[in-house]
Amino acid sequence: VEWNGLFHDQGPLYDNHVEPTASQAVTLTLRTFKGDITSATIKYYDSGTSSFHTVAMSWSSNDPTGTFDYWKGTIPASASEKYYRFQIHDGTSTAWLNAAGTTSSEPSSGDFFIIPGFTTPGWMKNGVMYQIFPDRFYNGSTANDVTNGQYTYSGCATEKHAWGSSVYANVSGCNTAVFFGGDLAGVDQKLGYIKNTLGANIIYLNPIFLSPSNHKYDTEDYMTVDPAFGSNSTLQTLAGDIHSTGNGPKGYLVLDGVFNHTGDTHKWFDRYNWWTGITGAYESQSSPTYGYYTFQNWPNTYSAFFGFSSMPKLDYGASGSAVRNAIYGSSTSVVQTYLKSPYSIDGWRLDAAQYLDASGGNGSDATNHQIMAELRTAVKSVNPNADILGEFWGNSGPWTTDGKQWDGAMNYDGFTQPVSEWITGKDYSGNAASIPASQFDSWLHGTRANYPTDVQQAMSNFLSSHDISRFGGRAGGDIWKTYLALFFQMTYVGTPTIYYGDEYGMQGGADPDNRRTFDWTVGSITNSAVALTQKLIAIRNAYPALRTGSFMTLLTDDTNKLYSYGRFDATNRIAVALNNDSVTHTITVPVWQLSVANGSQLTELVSGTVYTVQNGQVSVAVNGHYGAILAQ
Ligand code: ARE
Ligand code: CA
Repeated sequence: VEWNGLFHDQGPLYDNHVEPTASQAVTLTLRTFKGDITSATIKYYDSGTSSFHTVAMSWSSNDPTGTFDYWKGTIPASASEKYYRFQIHDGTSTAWLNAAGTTSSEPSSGDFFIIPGFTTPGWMKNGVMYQIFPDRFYNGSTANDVTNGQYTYSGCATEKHAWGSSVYANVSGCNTAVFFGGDLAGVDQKLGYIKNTLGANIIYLNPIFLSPSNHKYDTEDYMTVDPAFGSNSTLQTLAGDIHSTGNGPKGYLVLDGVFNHTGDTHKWFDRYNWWTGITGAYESQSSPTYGYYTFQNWPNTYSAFFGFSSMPKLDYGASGSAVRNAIYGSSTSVVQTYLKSPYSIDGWRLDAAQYLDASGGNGSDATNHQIMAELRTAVKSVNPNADILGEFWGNSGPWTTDGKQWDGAMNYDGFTQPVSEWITGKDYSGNAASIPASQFDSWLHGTRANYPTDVQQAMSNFLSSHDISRFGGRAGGDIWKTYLALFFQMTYVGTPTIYYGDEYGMQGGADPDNRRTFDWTVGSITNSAVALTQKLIAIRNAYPALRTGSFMTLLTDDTNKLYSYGRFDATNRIAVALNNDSVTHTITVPVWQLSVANGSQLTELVSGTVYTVQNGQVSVAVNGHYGAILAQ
């Protein structure tokens, strides 16, 4: 069997129902070189019967260039989740193909998923997200700014700093008490920049609820927007303006749900007796909320996020517990309240989601998965189109492959890390770690295989976040590396997510230096990286193939540091060519793999240059640390 001719994924040309209902049979297409094979079989595991089944495939047609054969087979409809792989014979040898790749012996993992009834929100799969750390983006109202000494936090008095001042080196131990005045009004005033200039339409805000810290991961009250950020009515206005098409594309709003722990000033805990008339768990063992937390030795020894005493961990107990009801289970819960009018937010990013558990548990267990499934049911009961984005730094398969928990996850493992290592030669923490193009490709292939296709397309793909160093810093200030990263981000599988400032290559090291104030003298269309971001987002928005099309590797060249892949559907065939070297290379892209015929013309979408296919290839000169997007 000639492996180079084999292809299948769950793109629209190869799978008629990537989101089948329980009553839709799924017809799969397998590509081989013309005349290469004698038979092919779909082997699938049906979790409903806990058994394997086989379906013989039949020859169906040739591709338009006469290079390939298409074989088809149909998996019958049923409500149960299934996993499939292909067994392919050519009379002498056998090959196996599944989502993890091609092998000569039968694989034991990495199958494609069929999850009847499971879909992820179309707006997440088709959108571009912009992540904002509110204190640092834009100060829309100086009236609400925190003042010096307004309160103490972790032993540090509040410090108010001027926008853009570089205080990051001097704040050791007290970084959480440093405020710059950014707020929700500021986000609202800059929606034109986000939606029109950049073309991003999903806003993800780091936590915004009442809390004494600048990051607000230690919530004091989930029901109140922090006064330094505005009010609940500011949030309502912002959500309305994001949703409105009067200021650019229809937008969507995702909030940070910090539900593993509260802050120690939350009324349920009330360590400092900030809440008058309320007796929190820290104050008395007969507090009505004593059971919301886990004390090893009351009051000072209790379970907390990473041992931070300012972040006491919630005890989720059993189904129907008071904590479960308060966070997501009841109609007045935190999760449901903000999904409903007048806020109508569109999704929750679940902070530290792996850890939510009953007392004594460390998360990532059956109870955690049950909590996540209940949370999904609660979210979807309010808005079936709302998104659940989990925070996990590794393979998020345990939360995304049963169709019952998350829609997607922060893609540290399947995007941020490989991109950083390939382009910057450093991992996302800034340590030396360099991989060649071939390893970059196999890493991407392997991590895609961890997820159902619908989840792959809703994974959040970012270059930096508020928890890791800035990409621009790892790139050593070389803006060309940002250009290259943007080419990849905007043409890869998953939701491109721009951590505010990454679009102009904002510098910065680890937390808190990754949270610098946005420089509005740089972040505008006159900046070359911002202009490229605008162009690439417009291209992504114009071509569904870049969002929900198939992905096919076309070329890896470790010597010259080149990478090329196809994105395609019934309407468009697109070849992306990336040059990770510092000098120009002519990249010869084998577009015959995409069944693009000789003599066809491909347009490079950034420059407008037209290329003609010869001998199944196009040759394109690409600048160092730049890319080309060739579309038919
Ligand atoms: C900050 C500093 C600390 C300092 C502390 C106290 O970073 O060095 O000691 O302040 O002054 C929030 C704030 C942080 C703050 C932290 C604690 O944003 O600025 O720390 O609270 O007060 C793990 C978790 C993951 C978590 C990351 C940070 O699994 O959930 O660590 N991310 C979320 C948010 C954070 C937030 C919290 C959780 C807490 O995104 O911003 O921190 O609500 C491996 C592991 C991961 C691990 C990762 C990083 O890859 O696989 O599980 O993530 O390393 O450690
Ligand atoms: Ca302000």
